[in-house]
Amino acid sequence: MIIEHGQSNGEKAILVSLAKDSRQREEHHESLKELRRLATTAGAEVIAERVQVRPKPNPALYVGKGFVAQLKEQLAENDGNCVIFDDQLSPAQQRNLEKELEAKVIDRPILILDIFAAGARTAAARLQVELAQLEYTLPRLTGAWVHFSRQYGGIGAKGPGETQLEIDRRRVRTRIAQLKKKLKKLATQRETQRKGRANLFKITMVGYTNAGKSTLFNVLTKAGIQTANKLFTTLDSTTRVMSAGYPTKVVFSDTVGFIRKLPHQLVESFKSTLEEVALSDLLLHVADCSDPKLTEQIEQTRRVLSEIRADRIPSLMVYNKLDANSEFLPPSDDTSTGFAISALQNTGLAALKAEIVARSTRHQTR
Ligand SMILES: Nc1nc2c(ncn2[C@@H]2O[C@H](COP(=O)(O)OP(=O)(O)OP(=O)(O)O)[C@@H](O)[C@H]2O)c(=O)[nH]1
Ligand SMILES: [Mg+2]
Repeated sequence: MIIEHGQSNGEKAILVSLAKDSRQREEHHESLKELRRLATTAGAEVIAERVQVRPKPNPALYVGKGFVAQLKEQLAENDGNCVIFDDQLSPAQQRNLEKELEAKVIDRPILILDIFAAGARTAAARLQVELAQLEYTLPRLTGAWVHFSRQYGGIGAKGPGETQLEIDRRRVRTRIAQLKKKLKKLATQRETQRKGRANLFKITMVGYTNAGKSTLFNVLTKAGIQTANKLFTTLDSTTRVMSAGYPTKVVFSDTVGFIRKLPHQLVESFKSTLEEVALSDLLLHVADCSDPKLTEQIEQTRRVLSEIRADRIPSLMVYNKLDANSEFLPPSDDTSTGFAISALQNTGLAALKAEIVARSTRHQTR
C-alpha cells in the first residue's frame, strides 16, 4: 500500500509543549495548533494537546517525571503510540522518553525534516533534505542506534579495533560528503542558468508557509504550480520569465516557505535554493492577514531573510487572504504601504502589478 503524504500513517500522537510559567499557557496552546498542522501533514492522528508548566526543562526527560507517567496513561487509554514535542530534545532526552513511554518520541525538527523528506520532488530538494536529516542525526548517533547499524552495516566495513558506532559515524560522514558534492554540481548548473538571466529583473515570493506564495505566483504568471492547504507544499524553486505587460523581461520565482523554529540544518542545506532569494532584485513578502499569528510570522520570515543575507533586498509587503479578513488595513512602514490582496479571488492585484511594473522600469533605466 502506498501511503500518500498527509494521509494517516497509523501514528496516534499526543502533542506536548513546555511553558515557563502559567501565564504562557495560552500562548503555548496557540502554538500547538501549528504543531497539530505539522503532525497531520506528516500523517499522524492527534489524540491530545498537552502543555506542562515548568520553569526549566528536566535534563533527563525534558518534562517532569509525573507528567511522563500521565502521558503514558493517556497513550494507553487512547491507543496512542507516539508523543510529539514542540521543541528540540537532546538525544538523551529522546532516548529516555522512548524508554519510559514505550512509544515513539518525535521532536519538532524531526517532524519538519520528515515533512520535507516526504514532499521533496526534485533531485535538488531530495538531496538537500537527506543532507539535513543526516546532519541532524550525526551528533545523535550513539550506541542506542542499533537499527541504524543493522541497516547500513556491511561486509568490509569493519576496520580493526573499530566499534560499530565509529563505522556508522564514518558512513554518515561519507554520505554527507557525497551529498555535498552532488549539491555543488547542481549549484554550478544553477549558476549557469542564473548567468543567462543576469540582466533580467528578478522577483521572488517569500513568506511563511501556507501564506499563499504559490497561489500568487500562479496568478501573476499563469503557471500551474501545486498549491494546498498544508504546510510546505512547495520545496523547490520554480521560475517563469514574463515579458508581456512589463517594460523589461521579468523573472518570477516561487520558493520554499519559512516556519518558526525551522531546523538550522534545513536552512543550511537549503542554502542553494535560498541563495536564489538573495540574488533577487525584488522580494514579494507574502503574509496571511487572516492568521492570528500574522505579526509573528512576518518577523519570523524577516529573521530567515537576514540569516540568508537577503534582508537588504527591496521588498513589497503583500497581505494576502483579504477575503478571509476583509476588515484588514495594511500598515505602512517608513518606505511604503503594504498591498492587501486576495490571490484566490484575484482582488487588489492591479495596484501590486502597477508597482512591479514601476520597479522594473526603474531597474531597466538604471
Ligand atoms: N482564503 C484565501 N485562501 C488563499 C488565498 N491564497 C491562497 N489561499 C489558500 O491558502 C493555502 C496555501 O496556499 P499556497 O499558495 O499553497 O501557499 P504557499 O505559501 O505556497 O505554501 P507552501 O508552499 O506550503 O509554503 C491554499 O489552500 C490556498 O488555496 C487567498 O487569497 N484567500
Ligand atoms: Mg507554495
